[in-house]
Amino acid sequence: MGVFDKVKKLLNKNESKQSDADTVENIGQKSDIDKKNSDITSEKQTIKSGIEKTKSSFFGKIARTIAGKSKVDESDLDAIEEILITSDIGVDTTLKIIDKLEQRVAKDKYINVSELNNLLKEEISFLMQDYIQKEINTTTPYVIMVVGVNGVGKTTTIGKLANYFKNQNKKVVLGAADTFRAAAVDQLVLWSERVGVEIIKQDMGSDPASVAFDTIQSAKSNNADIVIIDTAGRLHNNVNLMRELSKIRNVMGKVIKDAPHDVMLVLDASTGQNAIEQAKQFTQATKVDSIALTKLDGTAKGGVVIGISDQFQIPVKYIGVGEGVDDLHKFNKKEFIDSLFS
Ligand SMILES: Nc1nc2c(ncn2[C@@H]2O[C@H](COP(=O)(O)OP(=O)(O)OP(=O)(O)O)[C@@H](O)[C@H]2O)c(=O)[nH]1
Ligand SMILES: [Mg+2]
Repeated sequence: MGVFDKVKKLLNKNESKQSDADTVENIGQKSDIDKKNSDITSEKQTIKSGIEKTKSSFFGKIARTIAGKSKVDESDLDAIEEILITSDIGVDTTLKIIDKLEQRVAKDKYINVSELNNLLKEEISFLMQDYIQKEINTTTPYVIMVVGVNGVGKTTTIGKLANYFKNQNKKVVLGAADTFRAAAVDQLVLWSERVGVEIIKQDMGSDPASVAFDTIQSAKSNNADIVIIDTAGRLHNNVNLMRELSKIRNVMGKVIKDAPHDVMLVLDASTGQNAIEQAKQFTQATKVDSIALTKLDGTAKGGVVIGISDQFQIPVKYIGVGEGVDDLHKFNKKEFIDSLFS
């Protein structure tokens, strides 16, 4: 631990000046500046603790590699490459980062430890998409359809999202279009009661597209702001199930033009490279507008966020860092990288 702390200190020497103004741009939109700053501080802390395992694994390994060295040379790059790959950043994205490091080492012969840190940070930031979320303000309900394979955290994310929007004084309606299991409907009903939002459901086994249709119609006639539709956990290699997703989507478009506005793919970060594979399969089979990455709290595989941001032209909009109602955060790349390198 002593060595780790020393190296960490070295690595962070030039990183402590973080302007609040930069961060303020990207989070929340509350009017009271003081409240905003304290919200940001606590949000940052939660994200930091949410990615603690990833951070300590990533830095622990880098620290061990360069322990006792003042310079990083060509021979260290192989070890760094391996660390990036085992941090679940993914092979393609790792190679891009290593390529940049190699160019720099070839030019300067060797770089010092804090330069390495800065280079890694810059390069990761360059590869990740910058996506700043705007508030949702539409006259018709804004429809989010949540998709993803079994158990990734769709229903839980919907509960947290409903809470998030409700706290912004939005009128939220949930649609229980996962009709495959009775427990799935019950789980969403529980969330709707917990958060205090309306839910539209039918019996187990009914047509999911029909539930989606009812939900959107009800939301429209009651002037709701946000509709969130739950869907069954889908096997990405099952053509019929993918077809059914299209059917649900098409039915929605009949009630509200352009709906669903956001097809949100939920991925479980703890599955590492498997999450990248699921993103590949889903984006090939259906329209995907955004990604929510869950379970970052329990895994050291959070590097997968970097790979996903680099490899898909789809923004990671939310990250889940726990099972509680407040454990969902808007994803912000600067904040994520700062937390990883702080
Ligand atoms: N630690 C942690 N657990 C989570 C998070 N998100 C969801 N979970 C847990 O993951 C499990 C599965 O979550 P669900 O929301 O039921 O997943 P689902 O995708 O709806 O699953 P199916 O309906 O079976 O397809 C539950 O035990 C959740 O509490 C998270 O961000 N962190
Ligand atoms: Mg579910």
